[in-house]
Amino acid sequence: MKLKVGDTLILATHNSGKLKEIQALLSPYRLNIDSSGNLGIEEPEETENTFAGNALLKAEYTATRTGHVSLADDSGLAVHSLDGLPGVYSALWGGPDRDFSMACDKVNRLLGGKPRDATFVCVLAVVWPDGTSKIFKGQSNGQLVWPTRGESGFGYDSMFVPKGDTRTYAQMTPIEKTQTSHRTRAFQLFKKSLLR
Ligand code: ITT
Repeated sequence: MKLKVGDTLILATHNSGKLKEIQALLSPYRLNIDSSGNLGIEEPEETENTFAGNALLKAEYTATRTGHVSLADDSGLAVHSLDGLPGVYSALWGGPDRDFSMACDKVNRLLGGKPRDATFVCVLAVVWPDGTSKIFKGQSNGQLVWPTRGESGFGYDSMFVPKGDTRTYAQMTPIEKTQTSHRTRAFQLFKKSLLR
């Protein structure tokens, strides 16, 4: 089950922001990494209502089509005062053009004066071509600010200040974001379980 130097791992994602972060997190392990986006494998419809369900669906889809071990990341922003929304719908709130300034604006309008606690969630699913699978989850708690601040990162980064900091993720360098990110935390578990 362990992955070792030179093993092929296909990242089941079409999101370039995620892809960059995942490639950086995995670079020390010298795996042979490619992505479903790069291989021209279309995106499956995300029909599940949990992060784990959608992560499994995406990784299974890519493992079946490539015959290689595949890793999917299903993630999103769960806003406590909005009963966890946008949650698994985080990408959809960006609309067909994936416009996250619009999505951030929607979150801010719905929140109004309510408490601004939020959690970024990342669930990783690894699926082998024989159907075996493993799931890993990471979270980052923080506060939503308005107006948005910063230009780096992607998605909802410009409105999220992680606990213990005063800057949004979009005001940090990629390495600074990894200190507290939900994705880093999920990858720590992934690495412990599956990497030599
Ligand atoms: P793939 O399914 O192809 O990987 P996607 O963007 O559709 O790409 P998700 O369904 O998991 O991925 O949606 C996650 C959304 O949550 C993503 O589009 C971002 O808007 C947001 N998101 C996830 N992680 C984030 C992060 O680290 N910083 C900011 N926003 C994030």
